[in-house]
Amino acid sequence: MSDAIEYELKGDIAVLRANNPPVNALGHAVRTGLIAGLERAEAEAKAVLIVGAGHTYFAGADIKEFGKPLREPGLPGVCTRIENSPLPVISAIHGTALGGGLEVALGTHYRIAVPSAKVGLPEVHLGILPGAGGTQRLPRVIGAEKAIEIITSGRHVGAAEALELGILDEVEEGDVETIGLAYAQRILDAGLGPRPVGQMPRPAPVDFDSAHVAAMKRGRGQIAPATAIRSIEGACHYDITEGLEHERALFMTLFNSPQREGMVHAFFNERAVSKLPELKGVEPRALKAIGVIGGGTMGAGIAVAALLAGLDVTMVERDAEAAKAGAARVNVILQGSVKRGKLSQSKYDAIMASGFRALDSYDALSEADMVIEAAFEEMGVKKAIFAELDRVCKKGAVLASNTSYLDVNEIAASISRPRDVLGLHFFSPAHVMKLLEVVVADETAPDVVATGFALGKALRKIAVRSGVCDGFIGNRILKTYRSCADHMIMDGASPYEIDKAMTDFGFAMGPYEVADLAGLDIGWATRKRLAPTRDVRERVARYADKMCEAGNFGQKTGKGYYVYEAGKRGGTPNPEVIALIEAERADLGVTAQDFTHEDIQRRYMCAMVNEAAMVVDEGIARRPLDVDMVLLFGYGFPRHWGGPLKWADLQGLEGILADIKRYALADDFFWQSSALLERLVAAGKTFDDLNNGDTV
Ligand code: T1G
Repeated sequence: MSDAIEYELKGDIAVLRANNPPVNALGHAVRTGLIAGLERAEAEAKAVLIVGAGHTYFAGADIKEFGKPLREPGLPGVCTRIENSPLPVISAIHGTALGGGLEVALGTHYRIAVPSAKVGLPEVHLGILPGAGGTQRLPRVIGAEKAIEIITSGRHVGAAEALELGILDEVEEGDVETIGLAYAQRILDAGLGPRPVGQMPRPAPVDFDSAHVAAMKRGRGQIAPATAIRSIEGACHYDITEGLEHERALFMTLFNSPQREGMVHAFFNERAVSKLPELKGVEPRALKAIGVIGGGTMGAGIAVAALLAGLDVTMVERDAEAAKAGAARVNVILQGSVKRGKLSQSKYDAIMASGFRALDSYDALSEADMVIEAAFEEMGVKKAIFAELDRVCKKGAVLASNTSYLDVNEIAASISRPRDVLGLHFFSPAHVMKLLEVVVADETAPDVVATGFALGKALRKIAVRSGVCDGFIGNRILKTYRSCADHMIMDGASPYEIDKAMTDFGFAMGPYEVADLAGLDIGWATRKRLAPTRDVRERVARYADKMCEAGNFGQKTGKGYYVYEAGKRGGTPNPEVIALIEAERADLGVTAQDFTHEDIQRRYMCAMVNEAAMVVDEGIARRPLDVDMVLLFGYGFPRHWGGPLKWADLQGLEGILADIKRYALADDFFWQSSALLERLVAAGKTFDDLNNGDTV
């Protein structure tokens, strides 16, 4: 018997207790243990109880085994073996029964859970479908339509809902093994035997074609949910054995797809990205009371994020009126959270009574553990604020700037305690967006960096370390791929073709839809700021300035790349933009070329990968995975590609470098290939090799 499954006979009931921390993943030892335990139980017991030790029932297959040769017994066989047992087999569930975990539970004949338990089939989030009977057994229990919803969303279903749906037979408070044993005894006392789900009638068919089309559309290039629907369809036509074979075949196509690699990369690295080797053993400073400077959109969002995490927040504005407006912004967002059920009324009341205040005096920050400045993006303004913070804040307070491109070293050097200073770059809306760039300046103390990451964790954000440069990791790379898109426009593509090509690639929005949403005045201001130091060889389109000069700033003015009509979602292409672009091409004597969607996607991605490689080479990002997580959580990069550098690995770096060199034949100023990319190609290595500690 393997140690991963403990065996204990309690009266007539054999208990198979999973002990494979941290989440009882169904690795090889667990699978072997289940089979061995079942065999032993069948020789000496009358019923079998499967339960998890520690925090949870099985949270799924062991994702660390993905990509390695499969070792028998496989999970589908284990589930079928359980289902075919002559003894009644009972699952008692606590924590999460996810993926293979729920599939094992559906292989057992009876299921009981504690009220806090959750079940689900989240495989689509890993680029696969439930491959151990989930698409066959779940629809037999709850019907095809509900199975489609649960499997394609991958959502966690609470115990109460699972009971209502029939996934669970009973829900009971108490120690999970105790309630499981009592339930098993009741089953024996009632003389009930095995009740295999596989023998239940096939579910009635639904309109699978429509569901498939809808899933493809929602997936924006991600194929797993739509493929899962085809597998569920099989449950309506095949008996359990054929259905499982059909599921297996579809599972394997997804398992061998690059999308699975991308999604698994995302799964592990969203967890790995905040674990910095340099912070091992470094204790963060205390973090209870936060100060926020500025009550604008950003400051209010940061304040709300901190309040929702249970932190005490003091907002400071320049005068009483601005403080009042800032407080009102915070209040509107919090009330929205109450309305959507994300915040209880009692918590809201507690926050408003004692957790939050907006004032017009810096002196209110004397006891703050950390102050986050979110004021106007101008060095003079920032320095004046930091001088005030230097004056009032207690010793050891962490002083952070939410600047998105200003030099954090310069801010730090302007006060008497540069070691306490760092950048905390939030993304708007700050209470929603998951990304937090923790910008480490030359003098930042290690425990201040650790405190930045502790804040990220408290706020449930994905915190990524960045060095100091214009735009840090994300906005610096964005600037490059946006420039690439702008160049394509000057050379013949339209903004609408580019938006379409990139949403087809999987981005939530195209770059020009994003620009309209953010406000075209932001890019305009940046162009003006950079103009004095700009290299004369850089191609900068004038038509965008003309749009701004005419007062068209995007959504907020009703017109930008798109025209927005009140009350309507999204916009329609603005014909004035095409006219401006054509006029500029004529001025410059440019003959428009045709760009296919593939050309657009390739150039855009090559620009992104090339700049990202430079960001890694310069140490601004420590590892390729840091860049990947920034793009995934801050810029709408499609998760199924894992991030731009994972995408590059999956495409092959040699081809990408060759394309960059080809583009350089026409513009060798913009297209300068990254030295890191060159070294990787020469050494036959990948970005992932660097993630795993390799060097070139
Ligand atoms: N395999 C391997 N490691 C896993 C794992 C898994 N399934 N789940 C979690 N871990 C690791 C994780 O990397 C982390 O490690 C630690 O456990 C704690 O996780 C045939 C093929 C269960 C809700 O997709 O959703 O079954 O970073 O920090 O916030 O159809 O983990 O500490 O080194 O996330 O308490 C389907 C994935 C698999 C569930 C717990 N199952 N896991 O959340 O802790 S595919 C899943 C989760 C499958 C079959 C198919 C969450 C959690 P480290 P954590 P948490």
